[in-house]
Amino acid sequence: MTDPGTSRLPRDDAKQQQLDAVRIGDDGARMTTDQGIGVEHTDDSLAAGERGPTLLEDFHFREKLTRFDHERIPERVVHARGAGAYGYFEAYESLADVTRAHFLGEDGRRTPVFVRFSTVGGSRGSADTVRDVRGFAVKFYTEEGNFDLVGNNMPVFFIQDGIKFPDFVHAVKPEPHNEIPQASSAHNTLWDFVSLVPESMHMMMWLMSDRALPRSYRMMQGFGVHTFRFVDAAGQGTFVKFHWRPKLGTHSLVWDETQKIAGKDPDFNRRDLWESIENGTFPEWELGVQLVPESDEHAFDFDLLDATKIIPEERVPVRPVGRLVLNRNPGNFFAETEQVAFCVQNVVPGIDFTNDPLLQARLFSYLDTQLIRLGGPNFAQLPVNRPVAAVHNNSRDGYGQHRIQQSQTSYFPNSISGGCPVLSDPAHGGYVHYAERVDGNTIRKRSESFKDFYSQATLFWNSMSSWERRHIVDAFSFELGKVDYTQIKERVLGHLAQVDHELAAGVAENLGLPVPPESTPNHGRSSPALSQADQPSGVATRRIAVLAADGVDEVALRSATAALREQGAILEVLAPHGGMLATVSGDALPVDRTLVTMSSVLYDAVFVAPGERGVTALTHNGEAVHYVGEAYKHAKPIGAVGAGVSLLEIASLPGARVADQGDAVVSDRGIVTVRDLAGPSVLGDFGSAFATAVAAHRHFDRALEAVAA
Ligand code: HDD
Repeated sequence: MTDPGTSRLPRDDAKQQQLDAVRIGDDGARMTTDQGIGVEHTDDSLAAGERGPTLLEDFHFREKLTRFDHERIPERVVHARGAGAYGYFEAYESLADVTRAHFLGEDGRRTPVFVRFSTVGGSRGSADTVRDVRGFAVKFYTEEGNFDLVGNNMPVFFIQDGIKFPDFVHAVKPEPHNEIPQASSAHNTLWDFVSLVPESMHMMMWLMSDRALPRSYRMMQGFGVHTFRFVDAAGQGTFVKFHWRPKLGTHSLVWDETQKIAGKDPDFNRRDLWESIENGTFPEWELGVQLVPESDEHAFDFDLLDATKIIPEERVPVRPVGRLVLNRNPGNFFAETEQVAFCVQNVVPGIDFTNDPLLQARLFSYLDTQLIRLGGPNFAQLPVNRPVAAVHNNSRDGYGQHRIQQSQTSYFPNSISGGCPVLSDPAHGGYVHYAERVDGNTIRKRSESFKDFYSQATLFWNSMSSWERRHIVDAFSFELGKVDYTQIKERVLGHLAQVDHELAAGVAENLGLPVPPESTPNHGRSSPALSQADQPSGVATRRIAVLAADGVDEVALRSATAALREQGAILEVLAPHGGMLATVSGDALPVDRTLVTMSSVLYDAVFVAPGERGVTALTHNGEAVHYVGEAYKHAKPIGAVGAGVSLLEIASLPGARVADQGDAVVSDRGIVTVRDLAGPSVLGDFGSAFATAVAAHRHFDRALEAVAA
């Protein structure tokens, strides 16, 4: 591990250069007060006599406690828990045909970024792996000012109009009378709200799907959600939807696993992001855009301004336009990740808004929330928020002003300061709002074009593979199973029946409630791009637990796992004790972790190391036997060679075919085994078969229901 925050970026990154000016280390420094006065003693307060009262004049004591008393700022009202990192965005080509945005203007142009991922409902200290939407907020420090793309890992939202946001958030947050439950949507008030607000049904399908349980921030998509507008140099607009696609594919955990991880490692997703950057395996996404000419505004059977709708990718393909790479961890969580302030209204010339009523509300809310959260109007001067573009205007005062603006005038127009700062014309980065024609009566009414609440929920359901559907039914059943009011469950079942009758029937059966009558026939359309089955995947950065004990055959172990190592997997030897393992050849094998400290849920796959004596010890170790059973339950790849196969037999995995004899590699639904290691190439064959199983992520074609875990 390198020191946190160690620079990995080239020195020509304008944002990092700016930050370097305020980065401070304490190496070799002497302790002082905030006023720079040397502190020679910090363990005892100044008192009148050895057992006497503390004296008010002890300025160091008072300053130390005062600073401590004021350490906390309000957590974000939503998205309180998160993790962030720096990196860059690199454009693939010029998009000047549709937008005048400078950062998208040239092949290879790089823009520094800060990205923050988050859960939505939980408090700052809540677990990472709860069922929830994930925030995906990107601050581009462009030469024309900051552009904040404040998105989520799901392409739609719960509500259509931002005026409903406080209602929705109050419903999903812990209930107001007892502040229970933390970071969970499985409770009365959320489902009461959902049952009464059917526009939420499409998003609820996403929330009940595996998308709400990402394996890693590095393995989830991101979406700008709203329809935004690109504007070219001539002022011509084009509707645009933003998509982030992870290089490692979109992959999820399973529900039982997420609940266990929440206890075993509440920082699971944060840690994963941090470690992958520290290890130099930089997370990467591709930015894509769906473009719709203004002339096609009404060409769809939904409204482009409705944030509960997607534009199916089969209808409007996603055009790749650049890549995002995260390559530097923050050096100070509070200063950077906590104080970063994303504002949806931060756009650069060439990017504009639409009349989406959810977006319009956000244009107000983010600035407003930063004012209270960060204590005043100068939050954009905080190092992480500062644009790399020059800032000049006539705003001067307010809490926390860090700049010393020198001019005599702070108004426009002026003649005393030569009129400065003068206005920026478009040739000098001046932002010109898109000249949209607006005409209408003042009205409080949802547009009729927003009123189809179910078609796209059905589209989502139809696009799922059989195991994804099973998970959705299970999720609805779990969540509604936590609801105390039958009428709420029945109302939700009524909505589900409009999405798909089989879905409603499955959930009703699990809840022990009458199956609602079939109301709307399923339209039968699907969008294959929505499924997580058949995602691109790979072995790189996958974490493999290698179960071993004294008596391990480390030579065979190395050959069997060579392919995984070559492809960039992270292998950790787990054993009943720490330190070193005695191997069959008389050498010593270092143990990375003990079995009791690391559960199977913290790994992507399990490999049982060969060696008669070692495996015998493992078969008598309840932790090791449970490891294999639990990995099986969670559909994870499991590999074993030689004597290691007997641990799989002891764990009795229902329906799992394992090698009984000979040197043929058996690969059955992600369980890869070979008994006889005599043949020269058998370990190589095993290695590549196991790597293929690991690359597939999970194997849901197993008989999982009967397995206790
Ligand atoms: Fe929001 C934070 C994403 C609707 C009001 N939102 C916040 C963050 C993300 C999103 C990623 C965390 C930013 C960070 O890491 O600091 N929000 C979304 C998306 C939405 C959405 C994708 C729908 C398309 N949000 C939304 C609405 C409102 C808000 C409709 C209010 C009308 N959101 C906020 C907020 C937050 C916030 C209260 C809390 C902390 C913050 O802004 O900085 O203003």
